[in-house]
Amino acid sequence: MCPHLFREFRISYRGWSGLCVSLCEVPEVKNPRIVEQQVQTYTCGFSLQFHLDSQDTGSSADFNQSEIVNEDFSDAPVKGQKPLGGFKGRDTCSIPCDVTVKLLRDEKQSVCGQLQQSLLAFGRSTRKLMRDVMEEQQRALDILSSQVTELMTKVQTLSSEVHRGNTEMYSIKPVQSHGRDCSDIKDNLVSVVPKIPSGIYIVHPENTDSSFEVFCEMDYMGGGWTVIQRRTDGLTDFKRPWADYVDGFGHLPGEHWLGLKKVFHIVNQKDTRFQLHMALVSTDDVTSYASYDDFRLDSETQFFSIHLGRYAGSAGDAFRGYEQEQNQDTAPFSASDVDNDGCNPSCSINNRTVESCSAQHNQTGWWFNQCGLANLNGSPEDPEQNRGQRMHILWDTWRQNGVPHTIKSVTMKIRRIATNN
Ligand SMILES: [Ca+2]
Repeated sequence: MCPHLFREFRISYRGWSGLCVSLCEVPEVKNPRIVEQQVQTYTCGFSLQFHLDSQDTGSSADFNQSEIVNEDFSDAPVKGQKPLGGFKGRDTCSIPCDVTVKLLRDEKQSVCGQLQQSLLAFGRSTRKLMRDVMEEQQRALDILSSQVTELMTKVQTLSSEVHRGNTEMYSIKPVQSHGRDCSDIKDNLVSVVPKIPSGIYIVHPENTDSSFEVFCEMDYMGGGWTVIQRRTDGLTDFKRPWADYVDGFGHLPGEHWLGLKKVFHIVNQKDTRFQLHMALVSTDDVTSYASYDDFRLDSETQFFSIHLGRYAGSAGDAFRGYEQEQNQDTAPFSASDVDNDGCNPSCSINNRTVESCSAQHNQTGWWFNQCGLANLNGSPEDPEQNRGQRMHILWDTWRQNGVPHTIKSVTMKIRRIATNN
């Protein structure tokens, strides 16, 4: 209890109301005009101060803290200008200062506890929010990762298509320009077309009933070349029976074997002579060639025996080899199911007994002769010999420091030789 109660009033503060505050005179203050009583409450750091002037009791209640809501002051006895210490009204508060301080302290603790709880809840919700955000980002990263993988797959697909497109950069549709062979087409077009493109042309050799498509190289060494074989990527299977080697197989812009019958028709036209040219590329990107003039084939009844003229080139005369028994010139063609290889019933090659040169050379077809030093129908892949088999493209006279080059691609092509008649 205040020894000299000056005034009591009720205030509301942040949701609670009805708290009575007692302002007391301090007896030690001698000057009765100025009475200053501090009632300090602590609501989590807010202090409440009242500065009162006893001579102006109706208007001088100042609340320094704007947090205080004092709308209930109308009920406070300050309006009644009750005499000092004489206020005994029904609505007056008689709560002692220490109790008031305790109430306010309890309230402070309650508010602080609520704040702590709120802070804890905020921390928990913040952590949960961060977890949610991180999980969401992880999901987004997973989606992006899968999209990147999908895009990489598409890029690889497109790259392979581009690679294939480069292989097939030449015209797929045959050019409707008839001639007896590519040399004939070139001679027919050279006066009307400034630059004759390479590509697929339709030829109709003399003394044949049918026409067929061939790939003409028009920009290699003067042009006019009819491609009769191309081996570049190993994607075409050359393990073929006799009938396939007779009719031809593969894809004309890429790897293919034109076919013995078609080649026979081309090179056996009247008043023509043909040159055979082999262009070789090693895995070290070294190029070489071998060329024969007066190339021709016998008919099918003679198993398309090959006839070669003079050799020229940088790769060596592998067709003839170094010894007579290796000479493939005039040899008939053999395949996996037709054996004309000169090993009858068998022959000894490098101390190995060989019955079938085609079987020895990965079931491919060629003009084998015990078996010889040339087979351009081997595979560009598998450079290592497999259990004595000769799988790879073979042109054994093309060597460096005594070691044969590993050949990665080859093209066989024929062109007319100019004749005087
Ligand atoms: Ca044989």
